[in-house]
Amino acid sequence: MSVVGFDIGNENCVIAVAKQRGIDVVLNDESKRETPAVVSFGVKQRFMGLAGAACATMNPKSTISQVKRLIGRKFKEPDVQNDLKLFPFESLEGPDGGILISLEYLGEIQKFTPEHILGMLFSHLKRITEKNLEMPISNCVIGIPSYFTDLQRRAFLDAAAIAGLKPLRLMHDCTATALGYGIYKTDFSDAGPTYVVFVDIGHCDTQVCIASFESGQMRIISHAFDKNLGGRDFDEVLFSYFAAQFKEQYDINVYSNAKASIRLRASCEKLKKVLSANAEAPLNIECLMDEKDVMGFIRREDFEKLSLDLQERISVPCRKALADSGLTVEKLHSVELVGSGSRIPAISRRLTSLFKREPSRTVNASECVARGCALQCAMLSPIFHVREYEVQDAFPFSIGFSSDKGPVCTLSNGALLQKHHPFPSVKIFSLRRTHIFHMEAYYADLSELPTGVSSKISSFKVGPFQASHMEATKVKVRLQLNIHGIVTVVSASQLLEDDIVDPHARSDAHLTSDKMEAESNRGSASVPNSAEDGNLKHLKPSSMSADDGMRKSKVVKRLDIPVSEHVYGRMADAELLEAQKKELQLLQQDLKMEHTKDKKNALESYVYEMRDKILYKYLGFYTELERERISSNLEQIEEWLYEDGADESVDVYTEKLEYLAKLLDPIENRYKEEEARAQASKGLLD
Ligand code: ATP
Ligand code: K
Ligand code: MG
Repeated sequence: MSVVGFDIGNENCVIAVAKQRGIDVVLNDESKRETPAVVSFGVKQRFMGLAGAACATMNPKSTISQVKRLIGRKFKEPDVQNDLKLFPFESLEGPDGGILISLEYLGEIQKFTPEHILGMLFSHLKRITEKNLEMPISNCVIGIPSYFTDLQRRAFLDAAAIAGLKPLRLMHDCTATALGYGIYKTDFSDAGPTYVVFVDIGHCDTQVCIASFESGQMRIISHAFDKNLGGRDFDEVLFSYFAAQFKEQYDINVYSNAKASIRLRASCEKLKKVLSANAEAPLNIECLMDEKDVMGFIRREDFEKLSLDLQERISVPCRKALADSGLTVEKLHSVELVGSGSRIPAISRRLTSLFKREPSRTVNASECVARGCALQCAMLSPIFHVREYEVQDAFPFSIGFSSDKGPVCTLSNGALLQKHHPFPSVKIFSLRRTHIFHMEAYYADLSELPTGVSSKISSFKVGPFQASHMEATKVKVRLQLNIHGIVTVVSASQLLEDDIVDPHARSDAHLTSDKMEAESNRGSASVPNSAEDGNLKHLKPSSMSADDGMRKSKVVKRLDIPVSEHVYGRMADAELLEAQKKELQLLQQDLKMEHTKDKKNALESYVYEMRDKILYKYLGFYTELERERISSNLEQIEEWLYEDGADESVDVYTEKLEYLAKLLDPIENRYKEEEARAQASKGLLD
């Protein structure tokens, strides 16, 4: 049983695990707390994390970053097209309108879905965690942006499944942060709820939420976001500034050169960080392009002027979240600023004037999402005892639901679930039908979504069920906004009464009215399903037939009706299996290459070690002939390792190592015998 939280950022991933004494952040192979969200395809193996990021300039066409931007999206969406223009790797439209990333690997052109690439990243993070915990892991909670569509959420689950992970919950980034902030906090006032704003500025996006804390529970009362505003946009401001300057000064056009663009962009990002702590900063890049070294310089003041628009844009989601919450700034307890993109001083100042108070940095800006997720995972896991704490989130979109007879709705805008509807939650309604029927879930307000997203979410087939040929059956449908924020029909059922014939059959007028029965069971995070689920339950066995005045008891049974679901644009089960299989192959290849590298390193160290031992330790234990033979072999192999033998198979390295060992064994043995003899005589003397 693992209790793990993952923050998959566009730039950095963070892994947190729950231990008995608290939440720990897992260090990666380079002993870092953050792992770059990069997957790179080398000649014979993949490199991920920091090793992947190191390949970005050398191997731009095969290095994929910011893949979270592409998950569960369509190639033709304008936002996607904008992102793809920035990325150096090749992409194309998939057969289902999705995105395919095309690159050369192991001598052939290979195409991967963004879900598969994210799966690779998950698999990498999973291995880091397993190494750290020294046990296999699968259960986890994963942070996602609150603006993720149904399809993006499902795509995240698929990516996790490719890596063999089992998410117990996908959790909105800000909700995870708020949970970590609130659960152990005791200094909230007793006079009503405490309201806190969380502002998370990441690499590509900005998310804002307002949470209300009361004893034993936390509710997200509003959230807003700018999907396209983050640290990377500030980098871009610097990039354009220097690109223009270098055009004039050095007559080079970095836009025309992919590698130069990548290098300048990376330098601008570093420069931006320097400007967070310094009033001015230089930018020097050797041999940027056309063999020209470039030198630049900028003052923080000028950077702030150049990025004025971006700063203003950060206020927009903040104002929106506040307006949607119905609160005034005076009602807020504090403003918590997180996400490393928020380290730009001008952003803090802007938020100070907006919220009329300085933002606090109570929580760890780069680790809070992963920590909150690990905490939620502990709450969902039976192996930890976490205090009872209810987490209620708010859904980002208005959802409509229709059956073959039109929309099932109660709200004025035609939606069944209004934006900001609490979740996890269940909605129950009944329909009267004579045969199998279909229902559709859709976005009721497309203005809440990016341009190009289809309104269709999923369709459900309900049936078959028992029905008499004349009378429609009342079918009870349980619709769930589940713990991941995914819309689904969890079950449908009919009530079967005993053979008693009711003389007052319902009038036909009722037959077509799709009536909403009740909303029930908001459900806390730890109880996604109510106990009502199940087959053929006996409900209260009591009723009276008023007609004949005779008391007859009758039994009412609940009978489950099969429901099948189709999600528009989601990868099919067969595709998922295929991706899982492919991932195992790719992993085998990586492991094989790692193993080869280990063997090669072992041979190399053996060569150095033996040269050393021949010189000192074993001096006097070999003949001149032996020495010559060994020395020339060591020399030969060393040279070979740098040239023809630089890229050989495991077997070849093993063979060479064994060959060398055979030459050295007799000498080593003589030395050991002598040692033993010396020990023995020493023992006699003692
Ligand atoms: P996202 O939330 O968009 O998926 P992420 O979680 O990976 O991305 P973070 O790690 O929170 O993003 O933030 C990364 C951004 O923060 C990058 O743009 C990076 O350049 C920026 N950043 C990091 N340190 C600083 C700093 N000292 N000053 C300014 N910006 C910084
Ligand atoms: K992050
Ligand atoms: Mg983030």
